Amino acid sequence: MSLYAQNISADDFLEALETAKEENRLSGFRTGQRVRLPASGEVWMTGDLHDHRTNITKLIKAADLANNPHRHLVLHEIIHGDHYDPDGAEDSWKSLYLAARLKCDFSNQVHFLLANHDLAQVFGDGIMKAGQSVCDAFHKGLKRDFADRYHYLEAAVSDFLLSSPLAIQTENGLWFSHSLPRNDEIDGFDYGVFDRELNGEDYKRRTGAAYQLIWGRGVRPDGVAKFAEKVGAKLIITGHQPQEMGYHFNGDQHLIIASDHNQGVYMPLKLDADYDMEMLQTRIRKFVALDIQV
Ligand SMILES: [Mn+2]
Repeated sequence: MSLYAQNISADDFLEALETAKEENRLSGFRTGQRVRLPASGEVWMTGDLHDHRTNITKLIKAADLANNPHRHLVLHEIIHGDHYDPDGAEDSWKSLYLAARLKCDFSNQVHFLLANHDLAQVFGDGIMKAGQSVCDAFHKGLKRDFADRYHYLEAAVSDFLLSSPLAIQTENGLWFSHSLPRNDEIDGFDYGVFDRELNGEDYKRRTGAAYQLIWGRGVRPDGVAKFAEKVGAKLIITGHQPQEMGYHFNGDQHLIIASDHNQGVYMPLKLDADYDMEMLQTRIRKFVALDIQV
């Protein structure tokens, strides 16, 4: 059965977004912008999802959170995919709804990470794809599907996206965030951002700490080492930089993964294992290898 429900009403969507937002904010694992996972159980890390409905469906079915109460699932960069209509409207809000519902049902097990596409959508910052603004396309999709209620949904989507933490950290030395600051921003980065509420300055282009973290590209292994030391992490997994083969080792402390295409991957990890990069490599799983009906 498809996880993508038909005929989702504006009220259903609003309620899912509001509840998921509250769960994000009130999470017992969260302090400031950081979620600290418990020292036992599992966490499944993913890369950018971008409304890839086959992979999202496989992930949710394989994770089977209901029957695995000590399993955590990390989701990020869910919106802005390839489901366009001829008028240029795209409806990745459907994956966002599914993710929000999952958070409502498994609030202690589902964790989001703020991503740059989220910020772009919230602040109307144009990200262009094939000459079209993906933010306008998302907006058009809401307008097409929710007519006169779309304003409310747009506001609720923004509130929900902004309620996501910046980072997830584990007792066994893992750090997950959407991306990392650029190499030349690592030294001046405001590491205090993880321990407080965000303000308008944090989202500012180039200078904001949240902006630098989730928009940053091209950090080098020496920058990764500095960042890891500052935040008390051993190994870092992020998405954000597209990976044709699904993953890339950026030195011996940073793994970049992608979940938004046929070669995309996810990583089932133990919260009590002492990982090094070589061991992490053995935890990479391809979605194509998952024999699950979607
Ligand atoms: Mn990104």
